[in-house]
Amino acid sequence: MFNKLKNKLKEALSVFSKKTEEEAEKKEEVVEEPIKEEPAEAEPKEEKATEEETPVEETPKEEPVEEKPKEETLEEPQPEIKEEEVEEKAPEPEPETPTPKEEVKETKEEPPKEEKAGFFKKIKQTITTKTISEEKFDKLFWDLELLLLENNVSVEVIEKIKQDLKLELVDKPLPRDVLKKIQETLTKTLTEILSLDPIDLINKIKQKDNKPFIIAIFGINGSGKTTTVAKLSHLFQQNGLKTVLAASDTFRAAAIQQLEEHAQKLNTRIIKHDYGSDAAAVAFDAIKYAQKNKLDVVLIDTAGRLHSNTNLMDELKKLVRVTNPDLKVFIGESITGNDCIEQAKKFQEIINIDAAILTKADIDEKGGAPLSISYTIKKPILYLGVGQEYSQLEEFNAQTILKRLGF
Ligand SMILES: Nc1nc2c(ncn2[C@@H]2O[C@H](COP(=O)(O)OP(=O)(O)O)[C@@H](O)[C@H]2O)c(=O)[nH]1
Ligand SMILES: [Mg+2]
Repeated sequence: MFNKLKNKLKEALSVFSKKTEEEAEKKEEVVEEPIKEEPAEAEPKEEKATEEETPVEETPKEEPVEEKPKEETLEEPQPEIKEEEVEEKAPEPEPETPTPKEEVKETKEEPPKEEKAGFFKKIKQTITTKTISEEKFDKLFWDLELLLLENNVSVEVIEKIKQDLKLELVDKPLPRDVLKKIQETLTKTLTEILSLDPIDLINKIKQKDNKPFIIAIFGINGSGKTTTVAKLSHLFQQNGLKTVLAASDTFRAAAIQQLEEHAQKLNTRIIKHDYGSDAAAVAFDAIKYAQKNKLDVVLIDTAGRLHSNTNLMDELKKLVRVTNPDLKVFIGESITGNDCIEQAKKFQEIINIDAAILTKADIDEKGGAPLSISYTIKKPILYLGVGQEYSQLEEFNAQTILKRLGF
């Protein structure tokens, strides 16, 4: 599951981080730090008395700075003054003008002069930082972008990943371990994307006062609705909940029979009407039956609708109006990637779904749909269908997905 994306992503991230390091621009900065010399007799006045000392405006810091990490020592470079100039006449420092590099090189290797100069001496050091510009970042990200697109990751999610990485990398001193930084940022972004409003379904059902809890299942033909209805019933029954299945796919000849077979195997109830009858009426009857028999959950299986078919979509709207489900679930095939996300958007527009279940994740090597659907429709994924057995319904968990992707 998701192996292709995992391997390609690993490779691409490594290349991306290497190139980022290679293409980053070096920036050299000279910083001058006052260093406390000896903790001996403090005679701060001596400093001023020394002619050769570069005039400085800042007051020396109190604490010892010998061990300061480089980043922290980044300060305004002090104006550099050549010794000869100083001897002629102490010039006015010009704080706005940074020292030209050549000059820095001349003076930076000099040992701190005048041992006796005073309580503080100054150390000049050149600090090299590397930064990557936005333009270069965009260029380098392109390969990663293509890879994500090829693996069904939605444009919205790619954009989010890009912006988050940009915030961490562009125009900032690059960290020592760029790859680690990229991986950490990506992990954070994906965790955020995958953890959107999780629903603890079993608890939610148990906590509902006036039973039954009504779940309506939507999605196009062949996406796995009927199978998922059966899997959900199995899961609920294992958790001590009583179910009834509503055969509201009255559209296809074999649909009612298929659900009946599941009901038999699962030893649960089914409410059915004839082929071609009103889907909403079947669901309504199932709810009445559940109320009368004190059942916990009604699972409404619906006919696969081409999301472009307005009439059929109107029927689904009617079913929603009549049954007022507690949860409207979109079923999409993980392997169909962006198609599945487009369908979800459409169902979202028309019946405002509450959550998604992605089926056939077991045969999805890309994994882009599970990564993208929540962020795109702003609704959580409840489960992944990971096979044809009843038990092959996996609770959706961000950490499990990240692990599968190699994070
Ligand atoms: N590998 C795999 N196959 C699945 C999964 N869910 C459903 N299927 C298969 O997909 C096909 C269509 O499923 P079905 O439930 O009839 O889809 P419906 O038309 O939406 O009701 C069937 O052959 C199922 O066995 C899954 O999670 N993994
Ligand atoms: Mg079906």
